[in-house]
Amino acid sequence: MRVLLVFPPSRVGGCFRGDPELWPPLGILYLAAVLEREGHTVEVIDSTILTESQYEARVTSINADMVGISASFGQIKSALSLAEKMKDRRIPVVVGGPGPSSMDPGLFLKRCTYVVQGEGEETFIDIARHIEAGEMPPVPGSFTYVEGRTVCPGERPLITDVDGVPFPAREKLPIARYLDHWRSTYPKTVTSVLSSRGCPFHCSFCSKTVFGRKFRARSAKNLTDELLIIEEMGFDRVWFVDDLFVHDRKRVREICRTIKKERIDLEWACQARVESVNSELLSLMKSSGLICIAFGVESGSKKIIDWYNKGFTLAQCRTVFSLCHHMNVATHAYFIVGAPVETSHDIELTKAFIKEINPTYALFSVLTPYPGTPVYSQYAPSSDLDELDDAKKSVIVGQEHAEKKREEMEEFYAAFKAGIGEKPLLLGEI
Ligand code: B12
Ligand code: SF4
Repeated sequence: MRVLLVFPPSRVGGCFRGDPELWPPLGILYLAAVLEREGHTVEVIDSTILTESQYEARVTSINADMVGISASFGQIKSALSLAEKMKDRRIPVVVGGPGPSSMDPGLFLKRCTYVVQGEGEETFIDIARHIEAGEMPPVPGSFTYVEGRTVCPGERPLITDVDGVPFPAREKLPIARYLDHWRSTYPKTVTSVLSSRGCPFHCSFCSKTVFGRKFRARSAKNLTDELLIIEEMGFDRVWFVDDLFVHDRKRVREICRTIKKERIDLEWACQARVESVNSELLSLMKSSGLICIAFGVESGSKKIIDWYNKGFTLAQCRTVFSLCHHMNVATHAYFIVGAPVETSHDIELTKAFIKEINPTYALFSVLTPYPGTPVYSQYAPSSDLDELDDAKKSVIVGQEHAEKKREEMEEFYAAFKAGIGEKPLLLGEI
């Protein structure tokens, strides 16, 4: 079958070359790889690297037996509008990704044949097999309409053998255009890689609807084989987009040793929890190419850290930032303002804490209740597409901050960022 996979435009960045940093749509590249392994012919439309008119031209001339659309939150409307066009042409449409995985499937089913929730690889090839055979039965891991009723025959179990998943089909993208963009913007070229899936922690703002809570990691050998291909493609650096790169320290040590043994000439950055690294591990990571490590600190108030269910202490944050400073590893700290119980005193504590730990880079966000997260179920069950599609609007909708109302929050956030001095991390520039 001819399968077309689309990464549609987003209203919150990551499309039409609008962002300084361009990340490949890894989700559809994984799907492309498993579909090709099954013998299908796959084409990809990636709005990240196209102009708006190029994207429109590509979707107007679609010629496929089946279309798969990927959607995160800013892409819901553009995904639905594309699905509508395909429905008019009677092409079966499957939608998946972080958006549909967290939302009511009914929002999509009027225009899509299947809505896939969670990891897409196995469910999508299952659906493709049925569509090729001219059937559209209910398939585990997805929702479909049967006689006007929404049917889901059960969840798809998480993939256990993640080494068995083929590498994302990066060759489906115009890699030279990605590299040109990075070269014309920064001294270094960077791309993203997924080395593990899942995270067992329970932070209240974080979504687990795609990869779940069970940590499943690729082996050092499998990962470094992909890194060698990326180096060959001409990239200088890699961003590991795993929820939790440093979870199994033994695996991280093996990865670092294999990178050194294979003489892989790539620098890299990753995310970790503050309590997960120690000096021995950090030293090994640095010697194998680590240039920056990101930690979700969130707040300088223990009360707020506990409200987010982070499960660490401020002392652990202090220790890890001081360790990174000593070892000359750049740090990136994420902070969130806007917890409903947060007071001016908590904000002052956060400001002082930022000064104390002195991260190299810092990113501030306003607490946003994304569907599929504990804060969403508690504070903002909304099926309003405008709210969901525009991350900035979905700040604790209709709720009051301990001292500030919703309307004051954006203003306060801007002043907070200006006062503290946001230091955005640009991975091509470190
Ligand atoms: C890199 C990244 C970005 C990049 C996007 C780059 C890109 N081209 O993808 C940038 C910085 C632009 C970004 C922005 C945002 N992001 Co982001 N991002 C990530 C991150 C760290 C990695 C994404 C990735 O490559 N994953 C690896 C691929 C393989 O996973 P995947 O895309 O989910 O694909 C799998 C399934 O979803 C499914 N699938 C995907 N597409 C399709 C299509 C079909 C047809 C099918 C059947 C299945 C399917 O199968 C895939 C393989 O199993 C994830 C965290 C994570 N670990 O995934 C957060 C994450 C996806 N982002 C998130 C959020 C909230 C956002 C923003 C809304 C933030 C904001 N306030 O602006 C925006 C939305 C942008 C948008 N596109 O609309 C959340 C989504 C929350 C949720 N409920 O699911 C995540 C999960 C982080 C989190 N844990 O909270 N993001
Ligand atoms: S914020 Fe990080 S540690 Fe917490 S649940 Fe999400 S991925 Fe896991």
